[in-house]
Amino acid sequence: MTLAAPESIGGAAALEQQIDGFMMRMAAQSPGETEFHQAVHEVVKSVMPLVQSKRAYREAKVLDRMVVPERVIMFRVVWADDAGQVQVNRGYRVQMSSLIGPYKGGLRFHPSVNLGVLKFLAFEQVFKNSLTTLPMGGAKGGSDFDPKGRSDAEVMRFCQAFMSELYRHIGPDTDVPAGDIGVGGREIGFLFGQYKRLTQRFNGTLTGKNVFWGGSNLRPEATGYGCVYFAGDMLSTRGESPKGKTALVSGSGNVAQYTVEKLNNLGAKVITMSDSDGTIVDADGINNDKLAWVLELKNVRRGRIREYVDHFKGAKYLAGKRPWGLPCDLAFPSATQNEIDEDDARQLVKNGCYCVSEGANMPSRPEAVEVFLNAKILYGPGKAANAGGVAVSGLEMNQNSGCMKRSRDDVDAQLRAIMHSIHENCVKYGQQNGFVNYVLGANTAGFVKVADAMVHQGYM
Ligand code: NDP
Ligand code: 2IT
Repeated sequence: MTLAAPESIGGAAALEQQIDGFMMRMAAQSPGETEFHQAVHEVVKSVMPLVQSKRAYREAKVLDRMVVPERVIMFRVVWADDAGQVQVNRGYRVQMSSLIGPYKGGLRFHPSVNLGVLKFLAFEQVFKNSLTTLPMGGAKGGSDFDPKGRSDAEVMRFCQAFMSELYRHIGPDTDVPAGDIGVGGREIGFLFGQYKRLTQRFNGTLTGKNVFWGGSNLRPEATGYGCVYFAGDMLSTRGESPKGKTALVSGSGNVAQYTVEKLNNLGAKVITMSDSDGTIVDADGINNDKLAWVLELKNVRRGRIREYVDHFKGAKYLAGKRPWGLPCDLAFPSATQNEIDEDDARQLVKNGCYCVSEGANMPSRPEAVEVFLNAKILYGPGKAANAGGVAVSGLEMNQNSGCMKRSRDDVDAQLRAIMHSIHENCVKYGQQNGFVNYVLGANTAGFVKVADAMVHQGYM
């Protein structure tokens, strides 16, 4: 069944009809996948005028094709816990698009993982990867396995069981997974070990590897650093920088940690971090000494962020709360999808926040995005602002295939340049009466390359 109408029609009302009609048909074909529908709707709103104005896109049915994954792999993962009990989880890989390069995107281990969540993440990844300027298609995968509270041995056995099926479907020229929520250096190590055992190949089929065995310098830092560079570029359009600004950061995992570090290094003050149980507020700022303690807490002891207030007197813990009610200049949502609702967004704007740079994927609900756009603040959507992580993954692939290693400074310079070019592209495609709509800019710039490749490569 065709989703997009075949002929171009004019006018704002007609356009809305086109979008609504497309969404209704698309939602009927993927029932219950609410996060996926949300991600598609945001892109379709941005690009429908372009699709309708370009005969080649209409005839090739580019939108109809982009919302169907090229392939979905679903599998059973069976492993034994430390008590010898059999555990069963679901494993997935959504290979969304290979139009501009091998499938590329992270693996998420979290109890909330299901097909709809991974389709949303894979869909976002296609446009994000296109924005990086590197040759990478889009994918996402993972499992409903919860690493929290599991021993290292249990995590290892789970990763081995997961890779025992996934290895058939991935490879350095076909599909290159990496980390995401619940998948960090430890998990990538176990996954890589099993991949190697099964294939007898040491290659670049996973990124985020340890720097001593094939990983790139600066990959752990890349998403957070890149997100702050993107905020810096947005601020520079107003002649400003992060220096002297007060920032809210959510999450306390990989992306949050290096967002805080880069903000500190650029002279901003970060007053919050969080996890799914609550938020810590430190009015004096989470400086790099305190951050080193957080890194040990989260990455080594695998504790909870509330322990911060026992260690640093003067800090407060807001149980069950997100950071968004506090006054700030800058906000960096770096935990998960839909963590900023309409009320949060209103509160942020009312309290003086004028720059939001999304480290997480789709952290703002659609109503929150509307609030930011209507208030004309600097709002950098995830697929642009957090692209630094996958960009350095792309550089890791490049280093692996060339059997070489770039220095930290070299990778940092490339990361800066890539974030800068993403910003330039958003500005180019996102102009709206003197205001830069970064949502429109990111969606359009990311889409055009993929749509053109679809037209060039024929039916697939
Ligand atoms: P981590 O697993 O390292 O950290 C995740 C953090 O977010 C933890 O503090 C976690 O708290 C919190 N969190 C997770 N789920 C929820 C939830 N449902 N509600 C509230 N808090 C939650 O993951 P990352 O830092 O790697 O990823 C964070 C975000 O950044 C995700 O949206 C991811 O997709 C995105 N991203 C990651 C990239 C990467 O390179 N790693 C690249 C680009 C984007 P708790 O411990 O309580 O679960
Ligand atoms: O959402 C993302 O961009 C990631 N989790 C990183 C993907 C990658 O392949 O490095």
